[in-house]
This record gives sequence, C-alpha cells and structure tokens, in this order.
Amino acid sequence: MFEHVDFFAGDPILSLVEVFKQDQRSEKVNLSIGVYYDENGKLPLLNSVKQAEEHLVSQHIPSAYLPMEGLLEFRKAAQILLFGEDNPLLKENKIQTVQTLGGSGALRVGAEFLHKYFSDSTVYVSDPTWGNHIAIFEAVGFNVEKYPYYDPETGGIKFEALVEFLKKISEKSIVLLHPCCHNPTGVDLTREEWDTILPIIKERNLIAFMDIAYQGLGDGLEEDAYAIRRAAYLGLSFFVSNSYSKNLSLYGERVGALSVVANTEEEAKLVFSQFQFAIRRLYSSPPFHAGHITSIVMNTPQLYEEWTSEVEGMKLRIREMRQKLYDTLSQNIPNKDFSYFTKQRGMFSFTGLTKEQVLRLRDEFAVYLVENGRMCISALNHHNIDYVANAFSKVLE
Ligand code: KET
Repeated sequence: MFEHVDFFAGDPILSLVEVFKQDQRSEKVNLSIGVYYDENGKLPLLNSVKQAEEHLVSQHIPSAYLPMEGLLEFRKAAQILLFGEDNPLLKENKIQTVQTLGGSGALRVGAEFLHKYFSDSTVYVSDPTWGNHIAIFEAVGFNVEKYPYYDPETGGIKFEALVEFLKKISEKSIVLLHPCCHNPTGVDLTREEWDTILPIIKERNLIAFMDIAYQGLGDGLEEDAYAIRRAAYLGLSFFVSNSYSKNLSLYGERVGALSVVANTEEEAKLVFSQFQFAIRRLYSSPPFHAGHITSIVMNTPQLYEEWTSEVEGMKLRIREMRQKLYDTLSQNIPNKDFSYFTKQRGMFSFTGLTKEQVLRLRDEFAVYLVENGRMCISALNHHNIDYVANAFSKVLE
C-alpha cells in the first residue's frame, strides 16, 4: 500500500536537535535551533508565565473549545503589542487578528488565504530566509522566489538591489519581510531603509507579509515593531504573523497570531472571515491553555510589567554574548574583522563559516550550527563561550 511513499529526510534545523541529543560528548553545545537558553544553558520558565499558569490551574476551568479565531482578550493583546495601544487603525477596526498555532500556524493560515485570492502572485522571500518560509508557501501551491538581501561581501544588505527589485516585480506580488532579528542573518533593515521601501511597496501595490518571531530580542518590544507600525501608518494593506514561542519561552504550547491590516473595516472583516474559513478546515480552533496563559500575562498589569523586564533581560544577555564572542575571537585572530557579531541583532548570527567548517565544528568539537553557517547566539553562556570561541578560532585558522 505505501511502497511508493517518499521518505521525508527531515528538516535541516529540527533534525539537528535530534542528532545533538544523541551526542554523548559532555562538552557539546547546540547553537542550531532558534531557542533562547538562559545563563545556565537551560530553557527558561519565565516567572510571569509561571504565575499565569498557576493562576489558570488554580481556577480548575474545563478546557472548552475556543472559537475558530481564538480568545478575544488574547487577540486584543496581540494587536496592542504589534501595533501599539493608541494606533488609530485599531479604533477604526481596520485590523483583525486571529490566535494561531505559533508563528508557523500564522504563516500557514495566511498562506492559505493568499493562495485562495492571489494564486497567480509570486511569493518573494529574502535571500536567505528561514527555510520553512519557503516550505509553507510552496505547500499551499505558491511559486516562491528570492529578493536580494544579504551581502556576504559586506555583511550588510544589498539595499539598492532590493529597492530596484521591489520596483520591478509584478503588482500584488507577496513580499515576506522580517520586521526585526532577521533569520538567519541577524542583519536588519534600518529605520531609514524601512522608510524607503514601505512607500514603494504601497505605491507598487505589493502585498507585504511581515513575520515577527523575535519581538523584544532585537532592540526592545516597542522598537522591534517599528516596520509594522510604519506600514500601518502609511496605509498599506498587509499581514503580520507573530510568534510568542521565543519571547514568552512557550515553544511547546504553540502560541502565535495572524493579523491583517486593511483599508476599511469591511475589508478587514471579509479577510477575518476567510481566516476563520481556513482555520476551520485546518485544525478548527486554537489551544485553550496557551491562549489563556498568554492572555493572562498580557492583560494583568503586574505580570505584563514583569514579562517586559524578563524580555529585556533576554535581549541584554544576548548582546553581552555577542560582545564576549567578538572580544574573544578578535583576540585570537587579530587580523580578522568580527564586528558583524555585535552589529547583528536578535538570536541569530550569520557567521560566514562554510559548510566544511560547520561540519568540522560538529565532528571535532561537538559544536552544532546550521549548515548555512547560522548560529544561535542565545545558546552561548559564560560556561561555554570560551570553548565555542576557541573552537571557531581553530576552524577559522
Ligand atoms: N518565523 C520565523 C522567522 C522563525 O524563525 C520561526 C522559528 C518561526 C516563524 C516559527 O515560530 P513558531 O512559533 O515556533 O511556529 N524558528 C526557529 C525554530 C524552527 O525552525 O522551527 C529556528 O529558526 O530555529
């Protein structure tokens, strides 16, 4: 019956986690998956989340089905986090949001909607991007291509090429953007650069799809939302997928949201109804527990305040690790410029290590990076950073 079934060889990021678990070497360090680990190399349980969970459990509420679109208080809080409390578009009901199964679920629901109404459009993703962006949009039937982004020569962005590219692609093309903490490079557009490309996207009638999975871990919760708020201010019709996996450290609960910003309240309602349509057919409704925990953190002033300072702590620890890595590598190899480590933002760094060097790190030093040379900075800590920096120096020699 199943002889003809193709074998799925696994995902390049998720498979590495499994290989890492099997590795018996005690010095091993996992810098592959985008997960925030604390100073002791442990997945943190945030205090704000712990309190919300305790509160929820103490109420002994049975787990009812949520509506297709999720919990109302959750959805409102997501809008405030992304668009800002006083955003006039919220009062005008031009933004609609649904609770989703993580950022991945938001992308998939958005992709389903877009393919239903814009099936002839091409989806453009940054070169490079998170591999699953391509997979998710291809899975619903889109043709996915790349727009110029990272420049390996300079470690910056091919900005002029990007601008020219946006000026020439067809109307209603879908452009997937990373508002902050670009995955995998860590290289973000500046505010001035956003201010240049967003009006082009609007004038050219392109459809922006902003995927924000690391809000708060770049420059801060408010700062990282700049591109989203600017696009809303400029009157673009666009989509935002956001994930709470990283900034709430709630990976396994699958918490995220998908928002649409439309020109009118009526249009926003139409798109929202199609989100419901897609959700009903994909998984019917999102998780109750995850929705409530997140909503309690976001809507209880004391917990919200605690959460923002916990996110701030994660951001600062990542920065400290960037600096320490820069210092040690610069000391070990003085003739090489490692300043990209401190210029990049968020969880990831594109190290520029070749596939061969990445494999050497894994085989000889039990240091795991993704094959494209991406490393997760937040897996570094004071206990392992010297070991990692020295291993890097050895393969770079
Ligand atoms: N968008 C981006 C840009 C992203 O990096 C991830 C996860 C997601 C969405 C998915 O978020 P979630 O809420 O977990 O569905 N990225 C890390 C984990 C993974 O590959 O699944 C990573 O790049 O390592």
